[in-house]
Amino acid sequence: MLKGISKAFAGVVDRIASTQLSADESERILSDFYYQLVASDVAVETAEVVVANLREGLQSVKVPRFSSNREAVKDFLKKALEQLIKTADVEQIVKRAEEKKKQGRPVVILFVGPNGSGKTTTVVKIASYLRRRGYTVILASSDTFRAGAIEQLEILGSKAGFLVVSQHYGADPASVAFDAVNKAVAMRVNFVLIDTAGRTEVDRGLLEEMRKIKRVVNPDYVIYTGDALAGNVAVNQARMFHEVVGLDFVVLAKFDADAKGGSTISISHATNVPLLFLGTGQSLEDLDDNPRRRILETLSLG
Ligand SMILES: Nc1nc2c(ncn2[C@@H]2O[C@H](COP(=O)(O)OP(=O)(O)O)[C@@H](O)[C@H]2O)c(=O)[nH]1
Ligand SMILES: [Mg+2]
Repeated sequence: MLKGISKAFAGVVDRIASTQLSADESERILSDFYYQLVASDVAVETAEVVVANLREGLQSVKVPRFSSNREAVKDFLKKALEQLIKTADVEQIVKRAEEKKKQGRPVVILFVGPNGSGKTTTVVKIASYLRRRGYTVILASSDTFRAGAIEQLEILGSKAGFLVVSQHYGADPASVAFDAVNKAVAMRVNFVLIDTAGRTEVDRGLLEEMRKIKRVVNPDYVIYTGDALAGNVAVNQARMFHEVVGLDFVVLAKFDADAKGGSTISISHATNVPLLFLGTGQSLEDLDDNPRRRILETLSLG
């Protein structure tokens, strides 16, 4: 997990702690560190901020030899990441549910993201999370496009005990979502989670469809599910989705399978959209609501 960036972080700490730090030498170490981060798919602007923070930290320490300052270097890195990784507090969503409950309305969440990123799995994971928090949830199968998508959500969702609202393939996704919201109002359900078909940057038709769902159901939140393994591609796609539909939160799935790790520290910084959850495995409980802590712990900086 995050082996690429873990190695880069551990390596720079070791080198600084075991070297006579002339100005030249520390620049060389910082430059190597920068390239290691970029090679692990850290977005360029994010890698620049991490390195600039470390450089500034090093300048504030007078001792030329750093062996006793291992912890100080780790601390500079930790502070840099704490600043970079923007997260959102789930309590904000819970609070919204309480407000809407008084109006007899559900909180509507629209899930978007590229194909195969983990959307459908994440929808059911978040539904289970919200149920554990004491809320009722129904799911809308608005991926009426990809073969097998309706059955996938129906099987996964109903196995977990959720009502799944669906129509037939080729049906209007906005109409499925609208149906689900009406059912939720009638049944006084707290949340409607809308699963959609994967979108890619070139697929204007699907992007338009996503905008239509948004117009029709007016969601409280739009959540982007990205695939951590996709690295910079996931970050760039998130930017594109943010421009086209507007995102409130990012969930990064497959954290557990990501060997490089770059997207986990870049995505919220590069898109300016906060991370809400990390998907940490294939089972329904594998969802972490404290992404920053999880990332720092995995990098042994926590
Ligand atoms: N290891 C791991 N696999 C995941 C995670 N989230 C989803 N997956 C897997 O990724 C694949 C695609 O997921 P799916 O939900 O169908 O993606 P969608 O096309 O965006 O709806 C499936 O095999 C999931 O089991 C995760 O957090 N960790
Ligand atoms: Mg899906």
